[in-house]
Amino acid sequence: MFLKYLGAFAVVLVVSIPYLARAEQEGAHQHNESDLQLSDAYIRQFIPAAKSTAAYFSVANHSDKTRVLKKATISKIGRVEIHEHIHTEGMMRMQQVNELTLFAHKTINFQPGGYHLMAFDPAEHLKKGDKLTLTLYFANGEQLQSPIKVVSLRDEMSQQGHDHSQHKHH
Ligand SMILES: [Cu+2]
Repeated sequence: MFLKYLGAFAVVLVVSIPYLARAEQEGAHQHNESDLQLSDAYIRQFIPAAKSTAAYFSVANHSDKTRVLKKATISKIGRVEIHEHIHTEGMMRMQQVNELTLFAHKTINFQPGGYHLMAFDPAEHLKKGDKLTLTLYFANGEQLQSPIKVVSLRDEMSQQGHDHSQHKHH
């Protein structure tokens, strides 16, 4: 009876060794807790009389943990919302997103036609070339900051290689 018990124990040990070895390997390949990267942030100048404008950036999660983006703020901007574009009944419209999941080793690009920040209530007139500060807030309390550049629509078009800015209509 005792021997039978011992035998079972030995089997369990042998089976678990490969798992232990694997866990150790993964442990050696650990990333920094704050392995998030925020890049390419820009905000469009407000068009005269417009109540809002859009801002874009990329955020990469190089860590092994999922992050949840809860909120974004931009200095000198009264209110910022996270938006997405959705297609419903052949129409494209946008709606606010309360939280956005950023999976491990994934990048989310905020770009025209997709996710974007909607900026409302600027504290002052934003001039082309101004640098503001973008802050992202995550569910685990982490924050990410980056300068965010004010661009004109014309700059943005030329960056994307569709520069029609020389067309003048008189
Ligand atoms: Cu929007």
